Amino acid sequence: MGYRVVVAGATGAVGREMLNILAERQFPADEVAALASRRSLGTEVSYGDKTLTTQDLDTFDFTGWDIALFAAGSGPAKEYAPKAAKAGCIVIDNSSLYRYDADVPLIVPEVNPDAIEGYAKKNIIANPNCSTAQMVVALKPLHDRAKIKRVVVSTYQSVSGAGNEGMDELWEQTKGMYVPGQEKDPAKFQKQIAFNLIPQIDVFMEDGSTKEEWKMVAETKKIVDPSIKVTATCVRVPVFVGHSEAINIEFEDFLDEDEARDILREAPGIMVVDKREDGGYVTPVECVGDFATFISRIRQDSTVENGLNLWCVSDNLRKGAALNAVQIAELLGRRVLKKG
Ligand code: A2P
Ligand code: 11C
Repeated sequence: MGYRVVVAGATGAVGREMLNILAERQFPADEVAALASRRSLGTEVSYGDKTLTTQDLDTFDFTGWDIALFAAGSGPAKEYAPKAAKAGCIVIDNSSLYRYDADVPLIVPEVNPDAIEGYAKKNIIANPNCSTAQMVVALKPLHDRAKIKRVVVSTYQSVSGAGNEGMDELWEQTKGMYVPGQEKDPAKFQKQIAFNLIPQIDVFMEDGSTKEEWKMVAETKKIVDPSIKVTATCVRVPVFVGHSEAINIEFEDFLDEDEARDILREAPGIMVVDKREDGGYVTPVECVGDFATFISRIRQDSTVENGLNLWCVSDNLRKGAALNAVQIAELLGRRVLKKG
């Protein structure tokens, strides 16, 4: 007997990927329910070679369902995740709402799988922010070898991080540049995104950082090690899918670039593509649809005592969201529910 699985936010950018990945990885589901808002009632979404008709999250009865993958944002997560959890359905939530709650584990299965044991306090597990997820997959094996003291990261984040509306805005605004009368003003983003970039993701915090930057700091500490100092600058770029990050790491101990490359080659979830020649690295369009976090440009930073630079690219809708959520569901299956 397999699982009864719910995907809430099934018409969204991440929800659709969750359905794709459940099917691709042959998650042992006997039944899958696709939920969205009442606006989308009856909309059809793909699940492998099947078509599911979306139901209304607001009236859905979670009784008897094992796992709910939520990708509907913080508002619906606040209202419906506790309702599902109370009905005995374990929620894996992709929003930021529960991530910093001490009673909710925040999990990247390659990094802190043992945290799954804490799920029962609220029956809710949090999925990290996309820019954090791909970074910690790379940091963890290096931290285990040479202990990371400080990370300086600059991100180049695709518009799909802002969901369907973000992708539509880049598409429409780009078209509008060429068709008189079809110009599109910024709506989802704060400034023009077509042929531009924007050094703001999410709202501003009191100290001048943005919430996206704050999330990378707080989540890295919760997932990997609270002693790691992180400073981030997060930038939205006119790329549809795939977040990129330039990561500078300062270690306690010396770590040679060749050894770092070997460690990353062996690390779970990572693919190293690092040739010191034209094009010998991965760009966002090449990572779309892939499960891996790609690491390129591994090199010593000789301006600090034990420094290393690297380039990290991943499909933000996959490792940054839907894939990580499905991996948590797999972990939950192996360690806790043990069905199938
Ligand atoms: P809907 O398509 O019916 O609005 P994205 O992040 O790509 O914008 O997708 C958000 C997802 O979350 C969509 O599936 C959207 O459904 C769903 N969603 C947003 N608000 C609600 C809500 N209040 N109740 C249920 N689903 C919601
Ligand atoms: C972005 N990282 O690229 C954001 C999207 O906290 O889950 C995910 C926000 C979050 O816009």
